[in-house]
Amino acid sequence: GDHWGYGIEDGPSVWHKTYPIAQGNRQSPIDIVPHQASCDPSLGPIVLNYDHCTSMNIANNGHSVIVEFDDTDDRVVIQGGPLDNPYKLKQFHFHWGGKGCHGSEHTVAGNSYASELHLVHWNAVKYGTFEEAATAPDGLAVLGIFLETGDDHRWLNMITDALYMVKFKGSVTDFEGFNPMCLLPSSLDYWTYLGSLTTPPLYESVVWIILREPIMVSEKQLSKFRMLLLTEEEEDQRIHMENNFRPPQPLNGRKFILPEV
Ligand code: BO1
Ligand code: ZN
Repeated sequence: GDHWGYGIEDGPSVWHKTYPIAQGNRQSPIDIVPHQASCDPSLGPIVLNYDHCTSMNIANNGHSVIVEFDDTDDRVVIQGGPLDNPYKLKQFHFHWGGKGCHGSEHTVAGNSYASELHLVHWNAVKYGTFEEAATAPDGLAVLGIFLETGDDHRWLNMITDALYMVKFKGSVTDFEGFNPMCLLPSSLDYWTYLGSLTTPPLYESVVWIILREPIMVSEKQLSKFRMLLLTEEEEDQRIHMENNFRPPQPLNGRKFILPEV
């Protein structure tokens, strides 16, 4: 079922009742403590090939706003860094807070950013479908990008201007021709560690790659995300979608790695 959320009764603290893996030993997100990162100079740079990506639609799934891609093209991939082979782009989505500065899932030395963007990729070399990859220990690669409040982000307006079309849970609208390269910071320096999906089903299948440099977005842009509803059009109640982030989980001795100092 889909009976989880971020409220008091259905939020992260009770997810383990339906999804026992919530208490597993490679859960995400985590608090990244930069000076405790191990250094692995043998890790190469992240390489993104998004030139031929085909965005299809934008949707409100009641947990986030998500942009889905046609993943039949073999060229739209992330590779390099900790990845043994190319992983195909499937979708991206955001996590954000209410008013104030919390909203990211990963934190850096205990500090939150206002929001976090997740670009979700799957290992189509080893697995036949996204669903199969999503349960394998090396099945997914999620690129995480922090959003910090400041100036308006020119390209994020392409997303925020479409949000009124997907206000209600379950709404979907065409969203073609969007290339997420425009949402990346100037540096692809990253941290990496082995973790999980941050929402149910919380599978421990993700190679996390977190970019160290945030992108800047305005408070006005973030306020448009908070106008989304986690209720359906037919419902009398209207509940705004905000604070859709899971707090940091125990590291359990995992290494998180910085390619170089
Ligand atoms: S996240 O990036 O760790 N926040 C994350 C969390 C959950 C999913 C993806 C990324 N879930 C999966 C669903 C699939 C769905 C797929 C692609 O997303 O389990 O059913 O097909 O949208
Ligand atoms: Zn996410």
